[in-house]
Amino acid sequence: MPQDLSLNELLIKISQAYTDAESKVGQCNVLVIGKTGVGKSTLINAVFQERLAETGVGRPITQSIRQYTKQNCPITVYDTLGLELDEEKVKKVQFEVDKLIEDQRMLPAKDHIHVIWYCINHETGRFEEIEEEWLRELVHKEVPVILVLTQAISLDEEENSSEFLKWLERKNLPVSYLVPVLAEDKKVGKFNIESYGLERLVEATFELLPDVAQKAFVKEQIASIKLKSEAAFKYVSGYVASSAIVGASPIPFSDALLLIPMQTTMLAHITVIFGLPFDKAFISGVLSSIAGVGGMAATGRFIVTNVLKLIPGAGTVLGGAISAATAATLTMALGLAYIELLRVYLQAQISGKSLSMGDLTRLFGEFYKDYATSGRKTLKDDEPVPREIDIE
Ligand SMILES: Nc1nc2c(ncn2[C@@H]2O[C@H](COP(=O)(O)OP(=O)(O)OP(=O)(O)O)[C@@H](O)[C@H]2O)c(=O)[nH]1
Ligand SMILES: [Mg+2]
Repeated sequence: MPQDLSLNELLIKISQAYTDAESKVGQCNVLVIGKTGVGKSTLINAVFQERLAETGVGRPITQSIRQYTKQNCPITVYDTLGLELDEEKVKKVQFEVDKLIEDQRMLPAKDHIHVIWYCINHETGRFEEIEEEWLRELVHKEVPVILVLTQAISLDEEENSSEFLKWLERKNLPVSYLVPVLAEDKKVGKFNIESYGLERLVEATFELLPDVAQKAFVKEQIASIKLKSEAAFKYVSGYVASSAIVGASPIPFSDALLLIPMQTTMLAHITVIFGLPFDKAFISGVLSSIAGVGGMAATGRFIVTNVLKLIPGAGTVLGGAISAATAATLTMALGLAYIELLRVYLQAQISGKSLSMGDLTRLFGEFYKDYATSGRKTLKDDEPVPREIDIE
């Protein structure tokens, strides 16, 4: 019979799984090009956590390219500085950018430049020949390019477009996407124009990234919670489907503890995908909430017994055996409920609300109950505001 684990031992296991998951997120490298003042730094800071471009260590790697990294952060941003449209200078920057792309390509795939955001200012409505030439030459570098139209405050609302954007579209530039954005809210007279477009930029970028860069990007970007939950969902369904429990013969109930290593790994991975730190108090709150007992009194066996109770059919065979399907349902429900919880948590954080530990654990219990009893295998639709929920 597998050994029971105390809550503390469980937390240690999750923490180890977290470190392990973190070491597997890969690396993503984004190169940002654009004239001085178009809003490159503002954009980088709006997309990535903790103001990478301001607080990150900007290391000049050539005269015109600065590399931003942060400790324990799998994103590197290369920012081109002070690009003016003086032909001499552009040629120089171009040369340095080409060299950077080629040098990085000599290294393993995780060090390649994975995507380029070529930024132009939408409001000036200017896109010069020299920029067009450069874009057309970049094709040969085989790095996907997104043309980002920054500070785009004057789009036609209905069409979600503008003359300038349409004109650019007609040029058939060799770019994968054209994305207008306003990275930060902007005051125009007495009006405040809300930022927009970052989510689209992030989702478009994700599509273009090679595998080695996707996880790192999803984790560090903060513009799309949807992307985080989708990536976590994909992970959970893949993980459950490929696990040994599927198709396995029924396991004695007393062996249900065998599920624990699997579930701890899963919760750790989801936490990493969401880019959240491992927080002992948070996770133990979550675990105790489903165990139905507070704090350190919870044990692995107690938690498993309690989470099984909600699954139709599982509770009746206490002492008997649980089927592989039940084990899969249980694991899936835990994973999906946890994704749902982190989604609500981040949404609250972004809108400046704070949820107490009590709120969070209550919500988690409710989400789990929903998934376990319904056997639902997909995420619920976006519900930005958590409903008022009572749990007995
Ligand atoms: N409100 C608002 N201001 C922006 C936005 N993007 C850029 N700005 C403003 O435009 C100015 C230049 O933006 P930066 O992000 O520093 O431009 P940059 O491209 O990094 O410029 P260099 O580093 O000189 O090449 C700053 O004063 C920003 O506040 C935006 O999305 N919203
Ligand atoms: Mg800058």
